[in-house]
Amino acid sequence: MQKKILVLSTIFIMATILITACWSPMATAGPIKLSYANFPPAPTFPCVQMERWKKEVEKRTNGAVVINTFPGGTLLGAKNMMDGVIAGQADIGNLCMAYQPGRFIVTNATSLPLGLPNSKVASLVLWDIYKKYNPKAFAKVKVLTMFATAPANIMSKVPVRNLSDIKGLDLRASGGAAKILGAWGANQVGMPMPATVEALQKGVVKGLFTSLEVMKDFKFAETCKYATMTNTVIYPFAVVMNMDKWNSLPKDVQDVMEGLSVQQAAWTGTYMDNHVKDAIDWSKRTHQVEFIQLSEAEKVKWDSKLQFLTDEWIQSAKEKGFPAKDIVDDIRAFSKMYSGQ
Ligand code: DTR
Repeated sequence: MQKKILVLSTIFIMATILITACWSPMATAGPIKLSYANFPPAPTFPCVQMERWKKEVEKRTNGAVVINTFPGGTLLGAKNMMDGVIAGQADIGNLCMAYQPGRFIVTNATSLPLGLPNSKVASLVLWDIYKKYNPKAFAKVKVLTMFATAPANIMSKVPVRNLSDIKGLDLRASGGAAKILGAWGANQVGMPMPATVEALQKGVVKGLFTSLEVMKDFKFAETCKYATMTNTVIYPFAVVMNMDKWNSLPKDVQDVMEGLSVQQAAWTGTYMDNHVKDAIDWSKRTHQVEFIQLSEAEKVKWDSKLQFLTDEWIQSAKEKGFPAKDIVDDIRAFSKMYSGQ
């Protein structure tokens, strides 16, 4: 009898091992290899979050998935990221939605001047907006996560202390943020972040408008000795995967990636907020950058010049058939919720 039990249990164990080996995607012969394209240089925050996501996925799938990362536009650049991923030139890609304002209308609403206070809150709000409205702009890809920068400030070669200092100043921004510079009277020049390094060096622009971590990551503190604190708008990003590739992934791998979406948004936001603080300290210490605080009266003047932007966006998005007012109301409400107000 004992022998029979032993034989039966041995058969059972062997069968279990066999079934697991054949059916569990985590235990397929070789690892699943995925390429992940990114447009800015490796030390910048979009690439730091990419490396963290890669590590987490590889760890959580016990090595069943291997991600090969391509920073610095080596596989796809800033403006062809979405179409490159749709076409399968990369399996995964990270894009800054502000670089195509007319394409990502719903999610780009987060870069209206609505007072999103920091990167963590903005990233969580952005993800919720995406989930709630499920915009058609992403119908051809699987969205893995989203995140946002910290609010933008002006970095410049000349001091900007009031609205007359900014008048006619050549400053670089992208998407919705470029419109903001225009509203303040600057001569706004649009270009993606990687092109800005040369534009600043050659004097094509006198400064830029974005989140302050670039002072350190792109060494802009070497040329821009002034930063004017406006804390205005964030830039939203998305990480997308080719749909066929996504559909080809085993369910347990998909579960790992879906389980990471919100966590990755929060992780990136926290990293970004801390890194901005670090970049400010570094810029003061190493390059004696002056951080200019606008007086309260001056800030009111600056903010009041931006109010029309949200109304204008609501009008035009509504004409295109989007529930524009609801989207803006939700951004404000989610922001309050995540800010603990
Ligand atoms: N603010 C957007 C996005 C951005 C902010 N920091 C970085 C670093 C690397 C790439 C893009 C960004 C912009 O100004 O382009």
